[in-house]
Amino acid sequence: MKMILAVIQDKDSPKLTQNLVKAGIRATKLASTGGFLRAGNTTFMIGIEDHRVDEVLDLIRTSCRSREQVVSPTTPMGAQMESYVSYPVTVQVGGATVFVLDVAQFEQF
Ligand code: 2BA
Repeated sequence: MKMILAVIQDKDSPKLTQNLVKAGIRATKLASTGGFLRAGNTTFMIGIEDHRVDEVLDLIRTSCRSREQVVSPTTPMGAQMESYVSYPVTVQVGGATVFVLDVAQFEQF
């Protein structure tokens, strides 16, 4: 068995949820926050049999798309910490960041 952890954008979460349910695949959704943008995203925990891993990856691939996001980080300028300037930066936020982990044991009571 594998555990798939998929960090996706909130906007794609309803579509992925719907597609997983349609395929009879169980999942848990966690509200998460990206370390860089400090914006909300969604992390799916999906426990799945080894032979269905590719099926899940395909569902994630087709349910999530990448988007550009403009961020305005506040950068300290000079020695005086009070003077700040914003440089808007465009980042490509991925369709999904996916980790596939081996599950040592799985129990349901
Ligand atoms: P964030 O950390 O908020 O990152 C959002 C996007 O900002 C990233 O998209 C990437 O394009 C950019 N970015 C992140 N760190 C950067 C840096 N140090 N310098 C320049 N640009 C940077 P994605 O790579 O598609 O990541 C989307 C979200 O997936 C991330 O949100 C984070 O929540 C998660 N993620 C990505 N890589 C991860 C990893 N290795 N471990 C855990 N979570 C990860």
